[in-house]
Amino acid sequence: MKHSTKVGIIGAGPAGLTLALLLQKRGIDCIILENRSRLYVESRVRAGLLEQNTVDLIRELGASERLDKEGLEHHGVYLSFNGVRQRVPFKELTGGRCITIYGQQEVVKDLIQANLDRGIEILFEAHAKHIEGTKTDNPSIFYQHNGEEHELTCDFVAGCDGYHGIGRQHLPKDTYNEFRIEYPFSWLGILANVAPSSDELIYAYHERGFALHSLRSETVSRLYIQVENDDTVDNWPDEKVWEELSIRLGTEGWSLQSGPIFEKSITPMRSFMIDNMQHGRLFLAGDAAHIVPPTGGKGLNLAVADIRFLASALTNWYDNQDDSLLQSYSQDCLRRIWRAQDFSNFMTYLFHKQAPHGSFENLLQKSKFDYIRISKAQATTIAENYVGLKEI
Ligand code: RFL
Ligand code: PHB
Repeated sequence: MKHSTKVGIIGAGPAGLTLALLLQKRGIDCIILENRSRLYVESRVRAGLLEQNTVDLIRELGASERLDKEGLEHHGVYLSFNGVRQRVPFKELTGGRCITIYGQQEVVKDLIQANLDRGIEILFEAHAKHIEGTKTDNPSIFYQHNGEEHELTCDFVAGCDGYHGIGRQHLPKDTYNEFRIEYPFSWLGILANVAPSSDELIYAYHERGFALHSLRSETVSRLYIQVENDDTVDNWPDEKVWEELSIRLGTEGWSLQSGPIFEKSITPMRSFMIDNMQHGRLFLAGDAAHIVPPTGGKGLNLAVADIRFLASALTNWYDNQDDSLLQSYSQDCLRRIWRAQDFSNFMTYLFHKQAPHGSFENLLQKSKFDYIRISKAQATTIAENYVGLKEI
């Protein structure tokens, strides 16, 4: 079948779903093609930390009913170094900005529902295979759905198809530089049916490795520990996970509550980006163009920040036949992407074990940590990057 729309969106993750809602609001037709089933994308466990800007956008899109009820606002974060814990308060350091804890799969559920309520077509289990004509006025996405081949002709293609998608493969190699760090450690993440042991997140360096205490609700905790890249979940029976978390997160007068673990998985840590996100009528957004290690909680938030620029640029083109924002799209996004890359890398090196305890590198880590306590400037730097800069 051959059909057409104005903007063909590949991927129903946070980037693709927010783009569709913003375009629909501005009267621009679009269709989303998503490789996976609805059930799969709605249950994929990932992020949990939403910046103020992200929450504001979901509100603006009228999709925040559940987020407003169930999201947990946090006004500070605990940072710990070998059992010494300090708090970085957001309110006084950032002029009242905060973060909200709400699972990515809940965000995705809410955004899918909002798309369907507004009559936006999402084709699940539609596998985009290649894109043609990115340098013409009518590019096409060729995809497979229900065992049949289809062609979607559009004015623009938005590659919101994540790190493993096909969008990036359609940028000519000589149009961008690629930057990449593969870190020599991974995260084992768990979800457990137990009330969080802390009112705010705890990021901890320990001589045995990094640990993070996060949460999803008043009854579900989300925790992570640094493991080797070749480690497997089979090496981590529940008792060992709790024991290790308890040691790494521990501080005097505090104890970690354990409970039944219902999700366990290992994620590699990587920094990746390209310095051009567009070619002709093809525009990339989100993980398709950049990956940050999750230590700063930035990935989903960056994806949504790209989309704000892309939606404005497309609106300006349709309303005013003005392509200036389309031309500057990559440069506009890259300012925030570089900032997030730096912050995520900084947090990763600050909290992960990379060098033997007591080595020069390790003592520099400790010095950076101690500096947060004695310098309001350093604490502010962390706070304003962590909650996310409003404009950049
Ligand atoms: P997604 O979510 O990967 O969505 C892309 C979608 O495209 C589909 N797709 C295709 N569809 C059709 N045809 C094809 N050929 C296709 N190829 C792919 C995929 O099925 C998928 O549905 O990318 P998007 O929208 O750019 O969103 C990015 C975020 O998902 C990601 O950055 C975050 O999850 C990262 N992240 C975090 N981000 C935060 O902002 N705060 C956090 O606290 C946070 N914690 C995390 C994280 C990621 C983690 N993992 C598992 C990588 C914690 C972890 C452990
Ligand atoms: C999460 O809750 O999953 C989470 C929170 C903060 C991070 C990463 C992940 O930095």
